[in-house]
Amino acid sequence: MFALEIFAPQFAAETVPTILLALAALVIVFGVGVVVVGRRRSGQVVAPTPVSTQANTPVSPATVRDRLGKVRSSFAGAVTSALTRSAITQETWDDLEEALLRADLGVATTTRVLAPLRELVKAKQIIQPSDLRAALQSQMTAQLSNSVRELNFDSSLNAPNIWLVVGVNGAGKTTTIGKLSAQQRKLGRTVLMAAGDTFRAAAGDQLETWAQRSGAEIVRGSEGGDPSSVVFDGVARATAKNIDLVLADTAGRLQNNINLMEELTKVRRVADKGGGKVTEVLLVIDATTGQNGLTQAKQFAQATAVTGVVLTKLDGSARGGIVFAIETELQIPVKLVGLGETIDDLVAFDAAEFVAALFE
Ligand SMILES: Nc1nc2c(ncn2[C@@H]2O[C@H](COP(=O)(O)OP(=O)(O)OP(=O)(O)O)[C@@H](O)[C@H]2O)c(=O)[nH]1
Ligand SMILES: [Mg+2]
Repeated sequence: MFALEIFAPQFAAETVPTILLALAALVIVFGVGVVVVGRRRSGQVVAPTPVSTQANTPVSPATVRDRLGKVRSSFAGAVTSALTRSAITQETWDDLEEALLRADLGVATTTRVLAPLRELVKAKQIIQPSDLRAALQSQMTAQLSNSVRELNFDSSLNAPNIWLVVGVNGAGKTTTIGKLSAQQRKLGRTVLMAAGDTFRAAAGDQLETWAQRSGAEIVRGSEGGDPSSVVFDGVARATAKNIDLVLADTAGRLQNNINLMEELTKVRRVADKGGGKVTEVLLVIDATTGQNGLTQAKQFAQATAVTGVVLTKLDGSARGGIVFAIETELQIPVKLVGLGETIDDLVAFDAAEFVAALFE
C-alpha cells in the first residue's frame, strides 16, 4: 500500500482496493500458466480422459446419409437414367445391369438381383418404371436381410473377449480399433489394445495414441517381434486385470501375402490359447478398392475364420456395391462402416437405411 502510494500518489484512496484485486487476478492467472507449462515440459504422461459409461449415443441417420453422399449420388443417378423411358424395355434391363455393375456389385451379385426381379416384373405385370424402381430397391434390401450384424461379445465368459482386426495395409484397421474402443468404453467395457502390427515402426505409436484417446490400456512388443506373442501377452495382461475386451491390431503387409496369411493363422491360434476367447475376427476393407475388396476378403477368410467385415471410407469416393458382393458371395456380414477419420465416425451397418440412401 505504501509503495503503491509512492509510485501512484495521484490515485484516490478508494481506487486502491480495485487495483489490488486486479493485481491478485493477474498473479493467479500467471501462476496457473506456469504450472501448466511446467507440467508439459516435464514430459509427464497425462492420464487418458475417463470415458463416459453412458450408452452409446446413436449417430442420427441423417449423418449416415449425408456422409454417403458420393456413394449414393452416382448410383441413384444411374438408376434414374435407366428408368427414364416410358416403358420397361430390354434397354431398361441393360441399363440397370450397367448401373449395378458400375456400383461395384460384381457380375454374380448383379445377376442375383436382376434375375428374380425379371421374374417378379412378369409375375406381377409391372409396367411402370417407377414400380420397377421400388421393386429393385426391395430386391436389393432383401439381398442383405439375412445377416446377423451384432458384434459378438460373450459376457458369460469369465475371461476377456478377443477381437482380432485384420486386413490389407491402409484399409483402416488401426483407426477402426480406436473407434471401436471408444464405442466399447461408452458401453462400460474395459478395453486393452494389443499392438500386433510389429512390422511397421510407427504402428505401435499410432495405436498408443488411439488407446489414450479412448481410455484403453495397451500392450506393445518390440519392432520386428513376434505378433503372436504380443497378442498372447495382451490377453495375459487383460486376464490378470479383469479387462473385458482385447482389441488386437495386426499387420497389413509382410514380405509377401503367404507370410501374412500364415502369420494371421498363427495369431488366431495363439490368441485362443491364453486366458481369453476369440469371439470376433473383423476384416477391414477399404470400400474404395472396389471389386478388389472381394478378392481380399476371400484370401483372409481362408486364412482365418472371418466373422464380420468393417467397410471403411464409405464417406469417400466408394461406390458401395461391394457390400452386396461380400455378403452374397462370401456370406460374411458387414457389421460396421467407417464414415470418416475421427473417433465417432464408425457406425453399425443398417442394410435398409443403406439401400434407401442409395436410391434417394
Ligand atoms: N475417410 C476415411 N478415412 C479413413 C477411414 N478409416 C480409416 N481412414 C484413414 O485411412 C488411413 C489408413 O488408416 P489406418 O488405420 O492406419 O490403416 P491400417 O489398416 O491400420 O494400415 P496399416 O497399419 O498400414 O496396415 C488413415 O489416414 C485413416 O485416417 C474412414 O472410414 N474414412
Ligand atoms: Mg495399422
